[in-house]
Amino acid sequence: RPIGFFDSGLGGLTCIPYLMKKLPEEKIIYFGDTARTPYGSKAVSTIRGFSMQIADFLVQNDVKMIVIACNTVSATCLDDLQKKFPQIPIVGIIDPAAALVSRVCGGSDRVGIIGTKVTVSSGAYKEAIKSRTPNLAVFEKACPAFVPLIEEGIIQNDIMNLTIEYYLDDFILENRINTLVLGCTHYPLLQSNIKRMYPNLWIINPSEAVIGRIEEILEERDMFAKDSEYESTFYASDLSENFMNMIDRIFDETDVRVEFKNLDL
Ligand code: DGN
Repeated sequence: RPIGFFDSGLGGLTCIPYLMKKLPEEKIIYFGDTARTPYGSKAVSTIRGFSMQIADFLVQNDVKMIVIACNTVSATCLDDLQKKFPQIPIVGIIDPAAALVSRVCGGSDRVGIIGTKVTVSSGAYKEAIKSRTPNLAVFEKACPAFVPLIEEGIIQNDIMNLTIEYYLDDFILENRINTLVLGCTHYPLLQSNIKRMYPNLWIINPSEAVIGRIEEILEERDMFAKDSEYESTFYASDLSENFMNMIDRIFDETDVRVEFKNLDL
């Protein structure tokens, strides 16, 4: 059976190449809610309603596990989703990401977390990191304009670079940040911009940690893919040109076959 992934849009796609590399036998059903993106500044009750609908769709499609490939949903609705679908494991991003940060950062590190407004105001990252490493210096910053620009494909250009400067220059300088956690699954698409602009910054992309958590659960429950009767399928609530372009960009170096379906929820 496939693993279900979902995000408010195309950001969650950035986790998929890591999964394909580490667990190439696994099949995926991805759902990007491109018609209703971004979630990051919406009311939690709205985000919860959307997430329930999507999880329901994935369950109906026989997924063996759900990966919330969206920090905003992970920060606010993980418990609700686990309560509503107790029969399958549901993995969020924040806990494996926080475990990684606590493992690799120490004494003199000053960690900056960037994410959507909802993720940052939930305090979920800070809480998950502080519960493991209470003395680690952690700072958070919401960067709400990144996602709409990324969804529009405005990435490798001056508008995006100025936006990055606007959010990060003072944040990094004033807090003397040396480690930056990409606390939104859209942000790995900015990683090369950020690296170029702040070459001394250590950037942590939580995707690998999430895939590690998926592998542990598959192992524990003896649920690794055994047959190939399923194909990986990528659904979007609005199968826009941007979504297709992003699929091309993200899967550039893999020979994955991608099927697209427009889905009305
Ligand atoms: N990709 C989502 C996340 O990781 O929080 C955010 C997208 C959004 O809807 N703003």
